[in-house]
This record gives sequence, C-alpha cells and structure tokens, in this order.
Amino acid sequence: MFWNKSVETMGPAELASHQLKKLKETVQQVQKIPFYRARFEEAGLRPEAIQSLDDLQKIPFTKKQDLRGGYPFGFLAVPLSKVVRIHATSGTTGKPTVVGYTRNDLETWSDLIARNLTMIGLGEGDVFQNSVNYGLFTGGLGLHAGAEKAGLTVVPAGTGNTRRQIEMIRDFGVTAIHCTPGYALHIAEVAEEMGVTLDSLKTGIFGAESWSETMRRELEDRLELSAYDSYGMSELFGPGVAFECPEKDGLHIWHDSYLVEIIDPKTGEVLGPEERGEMVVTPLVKEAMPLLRYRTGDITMLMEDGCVCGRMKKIARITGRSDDMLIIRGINVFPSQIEDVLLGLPEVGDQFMVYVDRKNHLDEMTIEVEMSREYFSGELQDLARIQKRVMGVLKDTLELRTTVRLVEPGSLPRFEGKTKRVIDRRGDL
Ligand code: ADP
Ligand code: K
Ligand code: ZN
Repeated sequence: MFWNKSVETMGPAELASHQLKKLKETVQQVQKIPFYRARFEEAGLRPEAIQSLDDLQKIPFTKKQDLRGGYPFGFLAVPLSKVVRIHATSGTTGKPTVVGYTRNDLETWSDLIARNLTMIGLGEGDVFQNSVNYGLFTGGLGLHAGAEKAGLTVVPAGTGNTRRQIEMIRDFGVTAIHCTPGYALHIAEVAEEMGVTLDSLKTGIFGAESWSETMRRELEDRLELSAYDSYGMSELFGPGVAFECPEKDGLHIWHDSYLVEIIDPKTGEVLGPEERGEMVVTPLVKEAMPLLRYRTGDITMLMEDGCVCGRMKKIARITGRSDDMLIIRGINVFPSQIEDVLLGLPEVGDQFMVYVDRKNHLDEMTIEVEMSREYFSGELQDLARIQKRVMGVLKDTLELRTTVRLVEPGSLPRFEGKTKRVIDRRGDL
C-alpha cells in the first residue's frame, strides 16, 4: 500500500531532475536568511552557480552551532507572522534549537508521515496511541497530524502514568503505538507487573533514539507486536524523514524531500554508498526554515541495493551520533553496543547507566546494570560470578576493560522521553 505511489517509487533520472529543481529553489529560499547571504558571500558563491547536483559540494556545511547562533528566530526565511507553529529540539547535546513551520510546511510534513504509516499497513481501522511528549518535542504533534491525515484513530496519550497508558491500550483496542524504544520496554515491564497482555497491539513505531536489533527482538517478544524504526530530527521537520518498511532492513528516506550525503565526519569528504559516515541533509521542501547541507551528527550509510517494496533507496539504521560516541582510552564505544551486550545476557535486566571518569589520567568506564529478577538470589558468590561474566562479555565485545556494578532490579531511572544513559564526568574537576 502506498500513500503516493508515483513519488515513492520515482526512478533515478526523474528523481535527479526533481531534486535539482528543488535544490535551486531552496538555494533561492535561503537567500532570505542573513546567515546564508553572508555564507555565500564569504565563499564567493553566487546562488546561480548551483546548476547541478554535484554543485552542492561547493556549498559550506551548516552545523548545529550555526543554528544556535541564530537562536531563536534567526533562521526563518519567512516573517514570523507566516509561521503557524514552533517546535524545538530536545537539546540532547546542548541549548535547544527552535524550528518554525508555515502552513505549507505542516502539510508537507504530515504527508511524509502519512507515507510512512501507509507503508507499514496502517490506515483507517487502526487505533493509534501516541505515547510521546506533546510539548515542543516534534514527535507529539508531528505524528499526531500525520496519523490523522492517514485516517487512523489517534489517542494523544502523551507520556507518563504508564498504568493508565496500559489501560488505554486495552480499553480502546489500540492497534499501534508510537514511543521511544526505552519507554516501550518500560510499558512491557509494567504490563508484566500488572499481569496483563496487550492483545490488540500489533504495531510498534519506535524512534527518537538509536536502538539495536536485539532490542527489537526483545520488544517484539515481550509486547507481541511488530516493531518499526522511525527516524527524524526537528531541523528536518521532525519524525517522518526515514522509516522502515515491512522488510525491516534499512529505512526508506524520502529523497524527493531530502537530499542526502554521507561524509567522513573528520575531513568532510563525501563518501560512497555502503560507506558509513555522518549523514548530511539538504531538505528540499522547507519553506519557513530551509537549510543547506545540514550536519545531522547521525552515523549511517546509504544502501546500494533497492528494496522489494519498490520505494526509494534506504539508509542503514543509525548506529549513534558522531557526538555520543565515547572515546575510552582511544577506543570508540557507542552506548548502543553496551545495550546490545546486556540485552543478550539473561542474568541482567535491560536498564543500565554508564559513568565515565578519569583517574590518574586514565579513562575508567563503570556500568551499573540491574540484575534480572530471576537471578537475583542475594547470594554473594552468585553476584560475583555474574559480575565477572558480564565484564568478560563486555570486554570481548568492546575490546575494553570496564567495571560492572550490579544493582537491584527496578533501582535505575526509567525514561519516558529520550534515554540518557551516559554520564561523562571527565570534564568535571
Ligand atoms: P535533539 O537533537 O536535541 O535530540 P531531536 O529531538 O530533533 O533533538 O532529535 C533528533 C535526533 O534524535 C537525531 O539527530 C538522532 O540522533 C536521534 N534519533 C531520532 N530518531 C532516531 C532513530 N530512529 N534511530 C537513532 N537515532 C534517532
Ligand atoms: K500484542
Ligand atoms: Zn522497502
């Protein structure tokens, strides 16, 4: 099922000419922003110099820092009176960035989300619980509007009161849910405590943070649903940028709306398909806040092969952010790798916290992890054996020695929104 078949399955030649036309329009649109006029001038670049898709590479990158410099409305290409909504990033990596939408932008955005929902078979007849924050976070109102457009019955649950969330799923016969993967796990945990099952629930849409295949299996088993990865970011409207189809092998990214490049985050060099690096996106459809070559910080690659569903080329699942990668004694570690290891060990639960310290000029990583209830005997020798085993498996996977501290089930924080598992104390004195 397609929302807009001719666009979603556009062939390469048609796509390229469409992209070039939209790119030229975008280059014109950004000239209304003083930052970009200055940028073009500094680079000795005239907007008319962009005549092919390759010319894109003449344009300097735009970084999150640049947007921060324009806080709050410096990147609007339209008067504030034409902006009908404002959102902001969750500020995972510092001060939030404000984004604005014209009426057209909201239509374009909800249309992209409707494509995604239709792609995984959702539509009229589905009851959709949107269990994310409805404030400035784009996931609330964003998914909400897209789901209404696609004809779903929307339950704007927001976050919090997990028992009530579970009652709503059961009472309303909810068939699909959207939340962070971390919160989904918590819902599973609470449903198990309540001794109830969520039989109506068939589809889970999980995003806003990176999660692994192991986590997918865990969520699919415990909630008995089919779990899909959803990717987006506020600067690119919000959720709806890329989404898994039922193949669950990479995410379709909408190339008619987003021009994608993958670069080496250190050198800025553009990489080829199947080469992993930082994704740089030029949105082609934004009116209020157009951007050129925006550095997302997210690590992925463009996949070479097409998909059996016939839609546009995919990107691989995001393995992390170039800036949430930890460097511990010179070794790159993504929190998702730790999560993957812990999910594979029945002795421990799914919740963990990572602390990084510097002692005698050496980085030390300490991982607090909850025991799983079945293995929590309280016997000291059991604890020591499990601790040793977890440290051993982590060492084999990360190629790094860590300290593991086992804590009681249920004692670590749960997150309703984005998970914050890493506390890096190396900068603190
Ligand atoms: P912030 O950058 O402050 O977190 P956003 O709420 O806009 O603000 O979050 C966008 C970011 O969330 C993305 O750049 C990406 O790092 C992360 N993200 C969103 N969806 C996914 C996903 N499905 N997989 C991995 N990371 C994701
Ligand atoms: K179910
Ligand atoms: Zn597909």
